[in-house]
Amino acid sequence: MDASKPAKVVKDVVENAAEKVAEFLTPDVPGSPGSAPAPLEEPTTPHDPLPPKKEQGAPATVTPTGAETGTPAAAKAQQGAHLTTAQGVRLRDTDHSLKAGERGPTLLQDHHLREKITHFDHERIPERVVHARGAGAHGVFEAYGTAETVTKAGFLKKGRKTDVFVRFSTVLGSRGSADTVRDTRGFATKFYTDEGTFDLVGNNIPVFFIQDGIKFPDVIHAGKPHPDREIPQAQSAHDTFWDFVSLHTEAQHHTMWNMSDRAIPRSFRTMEGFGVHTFRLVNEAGETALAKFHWKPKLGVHSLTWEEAQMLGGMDPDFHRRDLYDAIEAGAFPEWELGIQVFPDTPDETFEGIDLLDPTKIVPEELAPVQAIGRMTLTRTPTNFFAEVEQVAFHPGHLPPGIDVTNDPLLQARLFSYLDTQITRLGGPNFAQIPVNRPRCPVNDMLRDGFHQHAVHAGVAPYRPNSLDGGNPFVAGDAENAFTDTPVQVAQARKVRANPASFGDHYSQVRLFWLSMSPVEKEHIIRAYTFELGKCYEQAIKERQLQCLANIDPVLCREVATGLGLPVPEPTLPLADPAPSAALSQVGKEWPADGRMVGIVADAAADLGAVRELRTAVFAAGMVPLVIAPHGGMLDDVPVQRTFATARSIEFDALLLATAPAPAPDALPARDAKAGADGSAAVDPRVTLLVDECWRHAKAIGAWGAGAAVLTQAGITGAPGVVTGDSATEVLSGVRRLMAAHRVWERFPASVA
Ligand code: HDE
Repeated sequence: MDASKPAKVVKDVVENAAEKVAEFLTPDVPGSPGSAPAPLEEPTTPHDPLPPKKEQGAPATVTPTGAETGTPAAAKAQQGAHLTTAQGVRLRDTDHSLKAGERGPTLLQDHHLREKITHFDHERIPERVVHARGAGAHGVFEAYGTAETVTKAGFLKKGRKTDVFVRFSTVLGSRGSADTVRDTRGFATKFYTDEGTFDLVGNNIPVFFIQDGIKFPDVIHAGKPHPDREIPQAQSAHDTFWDFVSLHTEAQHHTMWNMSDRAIPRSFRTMEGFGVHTFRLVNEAGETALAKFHWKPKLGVHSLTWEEAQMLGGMDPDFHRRDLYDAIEAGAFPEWELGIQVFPDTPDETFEGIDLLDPTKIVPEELAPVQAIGRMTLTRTPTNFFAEVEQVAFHPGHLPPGIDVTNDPLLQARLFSYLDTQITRLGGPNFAQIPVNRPRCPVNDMLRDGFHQHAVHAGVAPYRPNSLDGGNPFVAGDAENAFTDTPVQVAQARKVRANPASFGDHYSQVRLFWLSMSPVEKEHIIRAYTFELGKCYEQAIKERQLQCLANIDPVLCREVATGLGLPVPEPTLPLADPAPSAALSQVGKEWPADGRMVGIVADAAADLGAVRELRTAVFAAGMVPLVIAPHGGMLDDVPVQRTFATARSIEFDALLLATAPAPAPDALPARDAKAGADGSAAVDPRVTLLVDECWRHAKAIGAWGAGAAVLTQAGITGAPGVVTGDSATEVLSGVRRLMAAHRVWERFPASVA
């Protein structure tokens, strides 16, 4: 048979799959592992590789020097029906090594064995020294044109569409650490512009721990696990972290953000992003302005509760990457607006008294509004995680004409570090030739040779000036859109190791953040400090950090000190009196609930017609319904996605009950500890636990018909965020309204104002 064509067997699998999907009514429930369902028997008829899943994307097929190759995407890695060696020789057996007889020793001549094992031995590369744990996706950025007056960057011209690759990450944990730890998140975007690649390498927190890049190894050594026992993984709740931030007090602003809900985001899709540093923009006329970049998520900024984050760390350490990929697969494409705060480029580089070169300071949006300049939509998951997410190499120095750096001493050190780090991580200086890093415009550098050189450079004169290659490459001028280093005036000065005096204020903006929080957010901050400091061993460190809190706010300091059982220190500095910034709070606004997970508890006794209608209505509202039942398989013609044994509340943004299910046969403590000790319960104890957890995580809960009995049993009928009604769809509309505010915070009155 012709193995270059997909064999009929695959076609059959794919067609049957489509039928099966239609039959199961599960078109939008994401998570299928392959592009076609797996048949029961191992397929043995040779055929081409299956196509990627419909939502998967991959880097464009351009040469190492940026030219379109026209190669079909499917031919990029594997081709043909048969297993081959790396040299393309077809193989007949990959299950047995070549031995001197069935019971004899393995022969050194087995080149297939050696190639396979040697390659495997070298599959790992060094993980990133920071931001090792991450997930990425492809998408597109479309410019509004509103930045044209301040920058000449071509990709920001009205209507221009630019492909992007985004990588989100935690900072401290290793590559295999949990997604939901309390930490800053990286938010790095690669814009493949036709004037060269632009990397916006930011975080979900707008300030940083340090003002000068020379302190980066210090803060990271303090935040990483203790070097002796390598404990704890991926978190700041330990002595070395608090030792450093309580001594190096410029870290207090970032630390307060870390103790807030910002450090436990609900999703990557619900995070803001910040360029952190001030950049310098240059327009067509050569005029400059200073600017800060912001990403604003379409779904609003939402966070997990601390208990959810902890539970997820054990139950679904991949929660954030799963959420990202499931959302894209379900068609709920994550979206952000890119915005800029623009400031006049004055010689003192300050705005309203705020030093724009100090990366521990924000400029409140009330003082300088964020102006939207474009929209980014993530539309494709990676086809191969290693090739794309692991090998992507960002660098704040990847800048197109129209965007330039400032003298922020943190940014200046980064301009060195990122290039340097890739050489170790990606094994040499040619990492820009890796598909995900290849620019999408002509590249004509004079860099040659080196490890992993993919380009076959022609010519004999990679130097300038030359005459042998006809003088090529030629330098560009303004007419050819060359990058210009803005000729900023450098003040006459002495060489010093010192900060400007304005960098000395370490507390006023921490207080600004605290005062801008709603009461419930303040409660969370108090608890986070109390928890983290409570995990420290050394009392001196706790006392020292309490002294820092005393310089931020007396209530915060008192509450944390009470939790730690320590005296409340007096402030050593006068408290600042900043105007709060409402933009910093996550609470009190309404947002779309696209791509949210709605759990529906049902069993055979439930009104399955209503459950069917409800699923359709949840899909229609852009959310994903997951039916939770006593057993897997089907409830009549309704597919079951979770069972009482496999479900846990943390997966759901809201819970709907169509039934009050009696304990299922496996509701036995010996079989499932979640079944608890009450053998006489009327309702399956796992369902009672679901409701209890959704309650304490301030999630919307709804029930109709027989389901209302579960709420009565829990004693929460009529409580805030608990909806009952006559029909499933009526309850859904009430729950949806609650989900727009994300959580039902009024369920838990705060003790601080
Ligand atoms: Fe990074 N940072 N960083 N950083 N950073 C890295 O680069 C570094 C800083 C940020 O998803 C490394 O390729 C220094 C601020 C993100 O691949 C490394 C300093 C901000 C990512 C590095 C900083 C960031 C990194 C590790 C102080 C927010 C992940 C691997 C001068 C604005 C990018 C790598 C990805 C990664 C160094 C400070 C964000 C070692 C020396 C401030 C999002 O080069």
